[in-house]
Amino acid sequence: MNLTESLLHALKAHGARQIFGIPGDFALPYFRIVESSGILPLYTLSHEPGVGFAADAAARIGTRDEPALGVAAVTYGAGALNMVNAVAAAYAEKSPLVVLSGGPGQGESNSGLLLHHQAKTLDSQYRIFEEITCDRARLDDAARAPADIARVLGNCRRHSRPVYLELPRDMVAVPCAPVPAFEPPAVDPDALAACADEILQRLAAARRPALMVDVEVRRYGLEAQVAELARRLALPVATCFMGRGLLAEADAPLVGTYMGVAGLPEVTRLVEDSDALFLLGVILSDTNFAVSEKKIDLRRSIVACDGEVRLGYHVYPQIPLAALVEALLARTAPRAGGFQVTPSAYPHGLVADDAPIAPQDIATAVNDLMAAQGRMPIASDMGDCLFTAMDIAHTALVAPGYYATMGFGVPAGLGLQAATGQRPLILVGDGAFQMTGWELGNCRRYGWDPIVLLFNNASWEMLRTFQPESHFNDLDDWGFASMAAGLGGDGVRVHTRAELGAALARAAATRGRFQLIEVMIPRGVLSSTLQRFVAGVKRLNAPK
Ligand code: S1T
Ligand code: MG
Repeated sequence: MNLTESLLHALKAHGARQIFGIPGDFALPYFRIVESSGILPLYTLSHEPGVGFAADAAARIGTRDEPALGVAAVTYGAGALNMVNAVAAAYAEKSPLVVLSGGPGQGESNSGLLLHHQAKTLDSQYRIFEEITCDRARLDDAARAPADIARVLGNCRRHSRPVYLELPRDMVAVPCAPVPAFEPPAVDPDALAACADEILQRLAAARRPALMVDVEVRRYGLEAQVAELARRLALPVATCFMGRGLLAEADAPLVGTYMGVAGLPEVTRLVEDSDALFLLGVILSDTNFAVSEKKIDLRRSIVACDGEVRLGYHVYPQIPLAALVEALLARTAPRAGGFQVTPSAYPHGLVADDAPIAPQDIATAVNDLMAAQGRMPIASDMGDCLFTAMDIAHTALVAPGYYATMGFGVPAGLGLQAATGQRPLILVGDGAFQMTGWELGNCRRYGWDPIVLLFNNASWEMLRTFQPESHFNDLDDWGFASMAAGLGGDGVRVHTRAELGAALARAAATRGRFQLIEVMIPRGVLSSTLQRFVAGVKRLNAPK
């Protein structure tokens, strides 16, 4: 077995199910082995940001059912550095993404010449990826490679953060031993017991305990266990903005998504009035908590994330989330009669008339479709489309809700379909579509057929809501629907609610080709969630 095959078997053993990539001359040798070995299917896309976003989404949705890794394979320099933003997004949002980059071989590295694709030094790329990965290795020694790969992939799964592996092109076919299993550090059973007992005591003593969940609950495959724990402890559950879509397939006492002043009042009250808020796998970010009506006192909360548990003024280090949930379940019993809550209501029944379309109408149309035909996984870009997603009934969702990069939606939707085989719904604004929407041109090769709802307000509308006087937010009307046919799909432009409903029904009935529905939205017409979010941010940031 050669080094690349040993790496591919290890990737598969750690949960990788496919590779997304774009080759280059530094990467051709290992791409050839990827393709000829058939150990993992290879999907090439058109621009490295899309490669990173697709692989990230495959990782996120994959961990819903089993341990998963996303794999993004690129060439040295121009390829890998073109993907930095997507990897940074994966780092920020705790996605287990593996970056494979081809690299210069020993001989050319010592040639004394500046190599093509080289930035400052031959090590510059490695150092740049230090800032957006939790571990990395250059595989320039076949004897050391198996242990390096085991450690790096083990840390990718353990920390649920991206990692980086550089494959010098003169090493990829060198004979190499198989990669050993990586043994994560043992958990101290006494510390785990003390931590679980203290959490349960804290929750039992509270009058209004509540549970908030975020991405780590999915990244470690814990949704079913957390739903069971919430039922046993009679804990009403809210997701945070970033965690929207979690527990959608689990039987959880889920009330909705917490968004402070921008969210539903009943959910805001549940979270902010709780006297024992249990934050499970929650990223303590501004997008999750900046618009809190009442500042949440983290000293009275229980915060379990990033491999530790904080209660008040003390910390239990080295407590992996999976071990904690297991310990809590071991100390609780199923509750007779279960525990039910009143879930948030979502709009249904689109009025099919000639009225212009507002974002909420899109959510209503999607809710009608899913009520009739079953839930679809959703990939959303950043923009009002993501705020509109808060009005769509709970379903699996991948979105850059914290790092907030544009360009994620379309490639992430392709990653979802490659990883799950399910037909995804993609929500994307016109500005974001201008960035990576063209990846739809790769659907035909692979038989992908997402339904794309393009929110076209000919504007960077989110930015206009914060700075209405600036004209640079005005975008031109590109006529996206008319381009779909050339990309291998079907496109239609809709102006009224009746046209929207009919277009969505037609799209759902058409398989085998992507369906692009270009929804024309008058400038300044926002989702109610975004309106509340902007008003809340402005009010909270207004000079006192
Ligand atoms: N570039 C990238 C890669 N990501 C970003 N988030 C931004 C720039 C800044 C930015 C936003 S929201 C936004 C920009 C440019 C406009 C989005 O326009 P569009 O996709 O048409 O959606 P909508 O019209 O619904 O706003 C965030 C806040 O920083
Ligand atoms: Mg727009």
